[in-house]
Amino acid sequence: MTIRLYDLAGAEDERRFSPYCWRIKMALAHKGLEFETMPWRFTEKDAIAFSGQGAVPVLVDGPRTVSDSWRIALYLDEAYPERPPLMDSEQARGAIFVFKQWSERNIHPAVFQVILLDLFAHLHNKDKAYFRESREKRFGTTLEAYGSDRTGALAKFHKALDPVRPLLIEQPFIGGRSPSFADYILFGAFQWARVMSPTHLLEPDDPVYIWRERMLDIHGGIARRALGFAV
Ligand SMILES: N[C@@H](CCC(=O)N[C@@H](CS)C(=O)NCC(=O)O)C(=O)O
Repeated sequence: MTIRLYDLAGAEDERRFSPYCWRIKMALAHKGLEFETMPWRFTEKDAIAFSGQGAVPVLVDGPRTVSDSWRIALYLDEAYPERPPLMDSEQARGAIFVFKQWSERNIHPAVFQVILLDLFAHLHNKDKAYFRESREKRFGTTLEAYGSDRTGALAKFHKALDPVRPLLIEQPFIGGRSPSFADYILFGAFQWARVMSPTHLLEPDDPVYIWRERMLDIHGGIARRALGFAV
């Protein structure tokens, strides 16, 4: 039975922007697993109520339902050990978990601040009021105020990427000669931006730009083919 993934969509069904869902689509492609995606909006909580929580990604693999991108990645390695691993050892898993925490605390907030107003513009109408209310409560200010300093946010984002650059000069992927789940974690944030915002985040001579080009092309170019803006 084909794996099914509930995947956050914007105004159009094909505008798939969740950084966490992108991690999993890349992970499924990495493992060579067939999957179908179901477009899902923030306000369609009923559609994923069977998973016992209210966020995507939600993966359904036959009788198994798994939510949370980290738990899904662990599940895929455990359920499909004969396919290329996302994390090839206990040691790698520990380091990638720390990398995930670092990305979510440093990269995600910076990207979000850069793309917020474009992201809001490309949400489905049915999600706009929910998104505004929930995020304004979270940030303690209006979306417009939070997203106003794009230049400052972009500078913060560039600085936040500093720890990754020396590694990507030495090797093509964070995982080494081939990508690991760490690559998909960081790349998810870039797809989030590319799908929702025309803002150019990186200069072509940046090692992170060169890495992102590789990531856009791997696995048959599933990420580059996705609806979004030119990078
Ligand atoms: N820790 C979760 C985070 C998932 C998450 O926050 N997903 C967002 C979409 S990017 C969501 O579904 N949010 C629901 C909401 O805001 O109501 C994971 O790694 O999967």
